[in-house]
Amino acid sequence: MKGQLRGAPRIVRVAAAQMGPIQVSDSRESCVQRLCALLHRAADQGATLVVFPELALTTFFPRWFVEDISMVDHYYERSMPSPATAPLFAAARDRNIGFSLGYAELTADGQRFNTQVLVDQTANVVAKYRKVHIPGHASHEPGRAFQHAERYYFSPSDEGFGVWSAFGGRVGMMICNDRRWPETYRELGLQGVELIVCGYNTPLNYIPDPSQDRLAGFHHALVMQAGAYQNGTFVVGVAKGGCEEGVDSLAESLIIAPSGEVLAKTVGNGDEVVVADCDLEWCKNYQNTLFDLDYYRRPEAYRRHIAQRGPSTKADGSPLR
Ligand code: CDV
Repeated sequence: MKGQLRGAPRIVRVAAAQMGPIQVSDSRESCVQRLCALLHRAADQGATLVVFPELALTTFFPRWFVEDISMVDHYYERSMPSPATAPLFAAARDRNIGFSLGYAELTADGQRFNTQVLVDQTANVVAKYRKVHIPGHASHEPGRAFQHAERYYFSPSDEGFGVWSAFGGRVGMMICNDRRWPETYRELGLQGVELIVCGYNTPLNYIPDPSQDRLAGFHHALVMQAGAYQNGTFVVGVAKGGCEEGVDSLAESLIIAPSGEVLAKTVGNGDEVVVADCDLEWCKNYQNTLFDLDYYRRPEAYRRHIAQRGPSTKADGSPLR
């Protein structure tokens, strides 16, 4: 066990910039204006990194199904920065503040991903992450009050999880449903992550099992606090909350310490900024003691983690026997 606890502070002042709803009638330009206003509020509070939600440039379009997917091409970005987001990058450069931003990505060869970029204080894109765990369904389900057709509109990442040197530390990314999976945090933990940034859109009505609805905020905090503690990392989860096109979504954006404690939380469900000083050295108190992964993990006892996908299937989806 390394045993070395925190040294001289390495503080990153992080802002969680929650958004309220984006309606279908809201233009990309109006969203970018809101993001710029949030960025300025974060910069005014001395933040060096501001975290924005998942799919922050448009309404959450997977709640509708269209037979011809090209009909929704206008919801995707073909480049980042794009012409519409250029003012956000300019504001970041002017204010010397980095950001993470979620958007729908359409690649030159026609692939569609649910993507998040990490942008440094000089407005350079330092990392791009594509969502690994795609929830919902892949075809139209007419019986539902609203669709959650992410598996129709997005392919899962072909790249997996990354951690990048940025903001004086080791920064990882995840998107919405990824936060519910312990594998996400461990993949990042095994790369020495110190700060995980995550945007989300979480409807408060979970149609496959409404008994979970009253627990939406509890489950959201539970998984992120556990993931932070078990990997000795800061976790920042940022919502697009409120009532969007008739669908209520969870707000409750959180900044969580490696101890698992909540350092900051939004109070409303609209556009709102909360900040916290994240001393990345704090990670050592956990990563070098209880969760010294190198010292204590037993990968030889965890073989099923990569050999199987679920209780009865191998990783490739074929039956166990
Ligand atoms: N955007 C999401 O990934 N939402 C899921 C919902 C479908 C449960 C989430 O995990 O919050």
